Amino acid sequence: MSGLKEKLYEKIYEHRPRTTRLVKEFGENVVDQVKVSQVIGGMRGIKSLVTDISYLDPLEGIRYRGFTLPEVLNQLPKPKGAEMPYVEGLYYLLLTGEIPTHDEVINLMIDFNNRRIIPRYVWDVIDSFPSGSHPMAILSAAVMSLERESHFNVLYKQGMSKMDYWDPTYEDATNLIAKMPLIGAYIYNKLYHPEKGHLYPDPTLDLGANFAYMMGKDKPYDDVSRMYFIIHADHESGNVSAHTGHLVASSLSDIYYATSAMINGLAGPLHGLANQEVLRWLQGLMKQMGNKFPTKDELKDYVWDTLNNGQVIPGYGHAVLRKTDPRYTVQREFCLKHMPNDDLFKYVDALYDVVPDILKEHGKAKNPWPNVDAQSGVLQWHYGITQYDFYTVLFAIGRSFGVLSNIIWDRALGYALERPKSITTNMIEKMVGIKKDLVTT
Ligand code: HAX
Repeated sequence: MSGLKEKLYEKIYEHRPRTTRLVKEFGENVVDQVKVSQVIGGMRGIKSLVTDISYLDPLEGIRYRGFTLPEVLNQLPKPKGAEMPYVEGLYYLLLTGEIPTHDEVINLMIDFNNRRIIPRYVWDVIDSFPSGSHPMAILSAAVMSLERESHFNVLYKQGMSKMDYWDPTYEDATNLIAKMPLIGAYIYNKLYHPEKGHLYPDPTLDLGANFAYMMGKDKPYDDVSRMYFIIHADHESGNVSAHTGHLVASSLSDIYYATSAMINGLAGPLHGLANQEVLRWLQGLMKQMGNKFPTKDELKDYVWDTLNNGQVIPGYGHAVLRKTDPRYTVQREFCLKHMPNDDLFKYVDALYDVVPDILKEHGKAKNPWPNVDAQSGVLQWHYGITQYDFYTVLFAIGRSFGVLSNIIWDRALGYALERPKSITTNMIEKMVGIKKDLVTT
């Protein structure tokens, strides 16, 4: 058993009695009440999911296992000379709640590198996509094609005990996470740089550095990759991608089905695709301005024009957060250090000065502050990834760390098949007193 798996095993056996006790002794205690506005409004704020992997405070932002993002970035071990930590170390933290030692991360890196071998048919699936396909659709299909590799399915058919579900889920999850960056880089090169042909990973490199290598990018893109994957990894369980992964896995579908579904949920413009929308929107602004940097009034006009057209300002607002997203701030600090004079970065910064006040005046968005997506595309653009359709693939690679860690723990703690109850509009009207007659449908 690998060091991480052994540690995880201990943690699972420590944790299980807590969950069992809560259900047995306190199962009838009330956690939350549900309002009509929440039932109709996308279940906002209803406390109905459990995860110990991350928690999103509306005013503070995300914590992974109790650590803020700056703490995660400072405390996880780093490759020699790197500014950002090993992504492999984040997986250890998410799964166990502990910051790994340098040796523990190196062992995990070796384990990941041994799991990188990708069957030929995956490349064939990717190659068979017609030009013009969205990279997220290709990624989803490539992950789906790997489903035949699932250890969970084989053992399930043999009659595995429920107590052991987490074990092959861990194996499947770690296998997939190790492969995802290679699949992502292959999709990028196939779509945008077919002249490069098929690149092979460098076995001496950690996940972030190898991704940079396969994307054909020099330093500090290795650090950009590490930072990007780490800050996108998890945002508690209710967001569309995390929730979709959890929901699909709750029927005991294996992690390939669950991850492909997670990717599909992430591909919506209100969620992960917002990072490409930001770039598209910024490019529109730059085109309108020609070679001239906009004045504050011109920026305001552009923002108002977008709103008056009935569109949202991409990269602003959030379903839970009520302040500037710390994931935005982490990336902004990186930009300030490495690319303070980048044109797009200047636009993003200038917009930060005008958008929140406009959204407040507009009066709809509950959170007028920027989210992660306002900043992330700009970084990629600066380092030459100008094909913004690709940005959500990077988000998906990062998000798989959190979603899959959650699914492993879901299985370890025996979380139930998800099955909330739905009601009809008539029933709600009866409940609130609009309709008096007996309503059954
Ligand atoms: N621009 C304009 N209007 C906005 C807005 C924005 N950035 N954010 C919210 N609103 C509007 C909503 O569309 C909604 O309008 P209606 O009442 O007409 O439907 C109203 O304000 C209330 O919305 P809310 O309660 O503040 O926000 P929601 O929880 O409904 O939605 C969203 C959260 C992130 C989807 C929303 O803020 C949005 O559309 N933002 C722009 C897209 C974006 O940046 N998405 C990425 C979010 C981060 C993420 O998940 N990344 O993956």
